[in-house]
Amino acid sequence: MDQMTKPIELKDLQESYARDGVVLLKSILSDDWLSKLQDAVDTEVTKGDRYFAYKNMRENPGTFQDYCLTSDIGQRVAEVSGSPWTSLIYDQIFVKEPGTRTQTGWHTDQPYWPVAGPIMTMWIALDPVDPDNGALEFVRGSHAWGAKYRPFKTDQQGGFLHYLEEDNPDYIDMPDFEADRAQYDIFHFENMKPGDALAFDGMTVHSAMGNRTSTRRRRGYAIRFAVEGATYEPRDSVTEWLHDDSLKPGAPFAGGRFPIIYETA
Ligand SMILES: O=C(O)CCC(=O)C(=O)O
Repeated sequence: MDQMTKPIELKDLQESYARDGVVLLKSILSDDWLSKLQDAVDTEVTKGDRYFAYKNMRENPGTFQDYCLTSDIGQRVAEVSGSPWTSLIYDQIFVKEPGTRTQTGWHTDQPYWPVAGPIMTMWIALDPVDPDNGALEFVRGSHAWGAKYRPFKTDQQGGFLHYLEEDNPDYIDMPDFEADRAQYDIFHFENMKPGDALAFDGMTVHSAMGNRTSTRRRRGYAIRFAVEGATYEPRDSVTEWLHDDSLKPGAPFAGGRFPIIYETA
């Protein structure tokens, strides 16, 4: 059975999440889900696609769909965000194979999706994760800056290629966080264990280190959730892969392709 978050921890988690835009949740998977998700990822990546191109597996029957719909993950999202409901946006696999030197460029997630308002990603470690094999890094508190950073196209490994939507005045170019690291409060969580998860806001600036090991894969399974206040905002070619014409622009981000998976009674 999945573990429940204890109320005392929950208050701390909620405060950290609101302050930092990211929080570490320890051991959220049962052994059974961990081994099923590890197997499902291994099967999926035999397709040999780019490291970030495995998306929306949960729309097909199988382990990813079962996990999203029947585990306690939706409840955890609702608890940490303090939302009375949560709906699924999509899921994604990120496998950094040994020897993947490229750092995933600094970015925020929200501009790539047709959602306005609060979003939470649950990034679940399926291997031990540390700075050697591809830890995620975050700019503390950046979700609260109110800055909307322009989406951009990347190479096969997630490195920056060029901006998209250059003429959209809603967005500003990303500062060079990497060049100016000392100016920002950049941090990562040490030694994540398989089954630990990072819950982070769709506006939190983050990146992922390269995998400089020669033997240790780094498998991550990310699920994106909308919570109370999130609305459907289809934009253009950048977000159209997640459009659903059954939702009206400005309506709550729930229903159609994006089922509510948890709701408080
Ligand atoms: O896991 C990674 O390598 C990158 C994850 C990421 O950037 C994301 O989940 O938005």
